[in-house]
Amino acid sequence: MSRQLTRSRVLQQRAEKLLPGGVDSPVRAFRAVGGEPPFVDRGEGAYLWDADGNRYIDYFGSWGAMILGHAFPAAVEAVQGAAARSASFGASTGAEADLAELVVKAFPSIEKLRFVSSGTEATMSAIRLARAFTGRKYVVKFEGCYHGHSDGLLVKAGSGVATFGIPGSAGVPEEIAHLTLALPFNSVFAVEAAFAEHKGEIACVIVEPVVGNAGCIPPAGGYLEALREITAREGAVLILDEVMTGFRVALGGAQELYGVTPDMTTLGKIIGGGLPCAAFGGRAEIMDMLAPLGAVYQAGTLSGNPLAMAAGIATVGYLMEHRDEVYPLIERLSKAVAEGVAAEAAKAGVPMTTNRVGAMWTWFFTSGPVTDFARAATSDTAAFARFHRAMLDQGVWLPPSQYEAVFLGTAHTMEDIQQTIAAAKEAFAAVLTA
Ligand code: KE4
Repeated sequence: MSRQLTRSRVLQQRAEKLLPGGVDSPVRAFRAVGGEPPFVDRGEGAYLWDADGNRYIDYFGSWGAMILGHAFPAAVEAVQGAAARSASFGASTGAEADLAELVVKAFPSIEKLRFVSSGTEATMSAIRLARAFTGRKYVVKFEGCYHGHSDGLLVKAGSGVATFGIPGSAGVPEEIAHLTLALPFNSVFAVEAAFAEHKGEIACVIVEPVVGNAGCIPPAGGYLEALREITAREGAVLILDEVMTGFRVALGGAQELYGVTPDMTTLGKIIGGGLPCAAFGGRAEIMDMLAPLGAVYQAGTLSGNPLAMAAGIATVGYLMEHRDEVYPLIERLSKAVAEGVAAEAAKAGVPMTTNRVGAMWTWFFTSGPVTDFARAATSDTAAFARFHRAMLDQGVWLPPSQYEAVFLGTAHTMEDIQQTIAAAKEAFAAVLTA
């Protein structure tokens, strides 16, 4: 049953005249899954309503940010209150330290941090600091990991870059890409080889501790510990990019879950409760190299924005206060839906591998295991596209790419899970009749 999408089409046609592809971020264009994206009118709890009044169970949640569901009352109230006192000052406010205190409580490895407006800014700034701190130039990242769109990090990146099957991005000079070493995830050997080849030249290793941007790929046992041991031995900075995993896989992110202490951490998404907010932080001796204290320049007009701070304090504060209920709840819900859909795939004879860590997972349309991007890339993306469309037509909105993680939050219910599994049963029939 195709849902009525006339208003969304009118909105898209208008948007396409002014915004390239009609979007402000490529993955929203549905190019990887085909069909036309619904335009959202509003969200509440676990649900989105499009411009034509169709309701969807939301399984991307602003790409992970909306862990408490849409229009979480305490966050709405906090933002409304802050807005009434003006949206931005470009001067310091007490709210910045209020949120910072919550962050360092959840992430003991972070001695000092700075707020920025996007994950891209956070990772770009963390790398600049690592290069200044070590006096070295090379950066190690991993194939399929996405750390935002700064030039040096668009090398074999995940998320939209992987979705569109582009090696990187036009406009990134070879001289810059050359300084980024992209290695296969979950291979300790590859990391050892890179450090042997570039002895004393590698400033940092940046990694999604649980990859979300190639689809969800958990670290192999001992892998993160090996990255920690190698970077410590070689004098390189270990940056855990927890923009997606922070406050999601545990209150203290993957570093809490796996017990690995990085030199620096980047955060985003949940930290701002859906408003433009991200942060980078870590050892004080590194962070104190930032202007105005040190020689590393980094700045931002809207950094620490009062509305974003208000939403972040409400969100992170709630997660902290209710952590004993929140994380078991989203674990239970995620396990039920991830395994329920996988069971329907098995019954339908559709090859599928499910990778999950807490409330982030991916149904890969390929036989497993999926332990790195090369294995993820064996997925039948055409089958995924048919699955995505069939689920959307039944009111279940999954991330529009095989190379993205699925998310849920505290507003989802077991009833939503049952509806999702029932929709999947129908969708697999569509997948098979290609
Ligand atoms: P932003 O600049 O998009 O706020 O954050 C970049 C970023 C950094 N690190 C990680 C681990 C991330 O997942 C992201 C952004 N995630 C994608 C979704 N996979 C953003 C969605 C989009 O590009 O529209």
